[in-house]
Amino acid sequence: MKVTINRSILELVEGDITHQDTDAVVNAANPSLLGGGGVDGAIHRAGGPQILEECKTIGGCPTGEARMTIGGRLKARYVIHAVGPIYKDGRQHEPDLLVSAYRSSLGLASRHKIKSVAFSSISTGVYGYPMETAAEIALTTTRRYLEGHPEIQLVRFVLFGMMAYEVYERVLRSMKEAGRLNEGGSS
Ligand code: AR6
Repeated sequence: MKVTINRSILELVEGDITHQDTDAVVNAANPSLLGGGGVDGAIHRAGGPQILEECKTIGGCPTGEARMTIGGRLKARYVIHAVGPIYKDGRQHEPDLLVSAYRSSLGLASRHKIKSVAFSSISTGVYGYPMETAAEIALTTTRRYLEGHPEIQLVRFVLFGMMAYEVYERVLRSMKEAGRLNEGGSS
């Protein structure tokens, strides 16, 4: 599914983040930035040791923020390492921290003149964030950002498996039906 927001495209695909040809891919990292399982493990395996070497020089990243490294052997030139919250009960500032992880990632992309970004679904694996609520936050935060930042031409959400894809699609469709997209066109 693809929608236009202001002058940018927001699209959803089912697939693997490590195969994306966008300028940057966004990793679901942890505060150490020293690797882990899930998306993080897949990105470091596919991108090779140069990514970890650069991560070591950064010295970690607080929850709700993001840091950037080279993409190593990935097609993407850069990796944006975003640290989402661990979900407990939704009352430990998890929503604000997840918004902030997305905003920080998009802000980094703008500052570095990155025109296309592929996101994984931050916090919805090991960190346990319920997929539907996380999708609402991810898509709403991105929509708001793109309305004011046409310099990012493409934001792609890469969902792992059809179940995740269908949740994101349902949320995006309902945003569209509620007239909350303010878009120029769609397909
Ligand atoms: N491409 C796209 N999405 C994927 C891929 C992939 N190759 N692999 C998994 N997903 P997770 P988190 C989906 O656990 O919840 C790491 O150990 C997955 O199905 O990767 O933010 C870090 O080091 C899920 O929907 O990230 C941290 O310690 C989503 O990506 C911790 O996990 C995110 O799952 C971060 O946990």
